[in-house]
Amino acid sequence: MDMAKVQPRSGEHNLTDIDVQREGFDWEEIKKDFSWYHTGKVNVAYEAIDRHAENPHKKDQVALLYSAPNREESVTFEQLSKQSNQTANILKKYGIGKSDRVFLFMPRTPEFYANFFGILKVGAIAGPLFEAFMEQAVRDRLADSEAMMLITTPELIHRVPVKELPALEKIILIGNSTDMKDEQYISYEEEIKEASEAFDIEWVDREDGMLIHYTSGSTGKPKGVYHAHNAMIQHYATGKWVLDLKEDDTYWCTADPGWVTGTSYGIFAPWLNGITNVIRGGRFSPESWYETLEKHQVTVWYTAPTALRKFVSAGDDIVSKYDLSNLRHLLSVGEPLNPEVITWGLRTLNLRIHDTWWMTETGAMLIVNVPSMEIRPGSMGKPIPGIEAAIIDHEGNKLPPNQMGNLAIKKGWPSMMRAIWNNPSKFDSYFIKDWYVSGDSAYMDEDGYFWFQGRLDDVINTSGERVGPFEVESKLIEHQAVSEAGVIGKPDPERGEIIKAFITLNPGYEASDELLEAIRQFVKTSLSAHAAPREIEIKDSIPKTRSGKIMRRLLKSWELGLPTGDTSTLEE
Ligand code: 6R9
Repeated sequence: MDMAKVQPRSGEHNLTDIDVQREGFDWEEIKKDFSWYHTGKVNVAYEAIDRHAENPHKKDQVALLYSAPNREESVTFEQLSKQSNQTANILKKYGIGKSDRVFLFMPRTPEFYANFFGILKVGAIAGPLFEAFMEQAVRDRLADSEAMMLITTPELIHRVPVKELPALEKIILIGNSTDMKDEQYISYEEEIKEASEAFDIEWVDREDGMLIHYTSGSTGKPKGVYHAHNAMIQHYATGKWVLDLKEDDTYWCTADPGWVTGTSYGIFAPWLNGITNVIRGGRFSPESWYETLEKHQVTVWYTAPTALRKFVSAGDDIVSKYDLSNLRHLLSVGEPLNPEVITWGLRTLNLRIHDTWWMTETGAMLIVNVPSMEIRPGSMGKPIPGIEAAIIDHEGNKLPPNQMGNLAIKKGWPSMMRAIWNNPSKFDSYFIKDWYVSGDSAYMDEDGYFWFQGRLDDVINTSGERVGPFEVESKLIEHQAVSEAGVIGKPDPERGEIIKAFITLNPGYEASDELLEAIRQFVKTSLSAHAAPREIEIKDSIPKTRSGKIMRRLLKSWELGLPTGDTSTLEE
């Protein structure tokens, strides 16, 4: 892979390239920044919100800058502290305490954040759900976690099969509703009027539960990834090092809190660092996102390849209509960052896009690009300090540079999941010897940069060659006609598998055999003959998860006429 390297610009950064590579780093250094290091009293809600609310220089700073098509609001650290004290009082009144599971099934509004911290303040475990989930998805998650309380809205309650959830004691409804007769329901509006703004926070152990995030497995039931308060150490540190957050930043993470990025980096990292955090409700369109960046003068922006690819397709002209001069640092997560997108960032925004790799299970970033590092487009970067990453084989042996294998992380980083809820054997299956095994296929080059190839299940074996779908997809979208691409291996009697690509076209392009052949030739001549898709099919859209990941396994099931498995996280 011979691609241009993107050199860092000089300037002030929180972490240098030397830091990333240093040996002997100790997390102990980071712990000193937390108040619990000195007081012994732990609760992430205190560190993220109350600590700033108690600080005369910070209490009036805007913590949450909310912006939706029909609502604009600024909430200071002091206000968020009081609001979450109120929600904590409501929860406590109804018997919620340490280790109880309280789920949030509601849109991304300021109330979401007040309730989220209320849950943590009583020592309970928060379970955020995507608001677009339908009945089965909601039932599976609430039943598996044995949630005692649900916080939702009158619109969404109709998707909650309350009668089928014996553990669910109470439901808080935010918004006026006529279904309030049943005594199982609690009116948020009624309660909040009465609730005190003072609350004695429940101090917990750093190993106590904080959060459950459900990820949908490729088949079967969703897994409840369980995280402890201790994860804050890494949320805070990566916020500093990788998001490069500084005192006056205005930060925007586009992820929904139903997805781990929306909590680790949409909530904890910015607020642990005392930063003004933009939350945007409503739907995605390139124009409305550029508007948000401009209006709030966002300085640091964390988003995903799926959105960035849409910006690329929307064309360079749109960018010039907005004043994005405040933007200084741009990052991506969730899927491989196509080199084409990095080129676009340099061309249109004059900014490098910094890829970051991690998973729900890892709780926080592990392999990253920091501002001081050279970026190698197509690579996800290097491990953060304190992390040992390697490519291993089935027995847990390290493979030499440039060999594809399973990406693994040496156990024991602060934000690692503590369990899979209700499923210890699933948890155990993640580990080989001392290694946490990601299931992602990757290789490491001689300089320690990691290169993602695909989920192990997605790697294609064609005529004896192993091809990662990411490389082919990235090449496809470099063709001017192609907007998005999803690539799978299709069983073939002769070649084992052939490469089949599903693409969407950019505006102004019509499907034709000539076009498909031109696209094929383009991949063949600019990537390799064996990686050129034998079949290309044009689609109106590529199936994606709500967090924006291409669902290759769904493309494959459709292609082969197989059962689709769990599709609860599929975007409409
Ligand atoms: C944070 C998050 C995890 C899976 C992961 C990998 C893919 C995430 C990536 C990436 C290539 C990156 N992934 N970041 N692939 N480059 N920078 O996304 O968590 O939803 O659990 O997904 O996403 O396949 O294993 P989660």
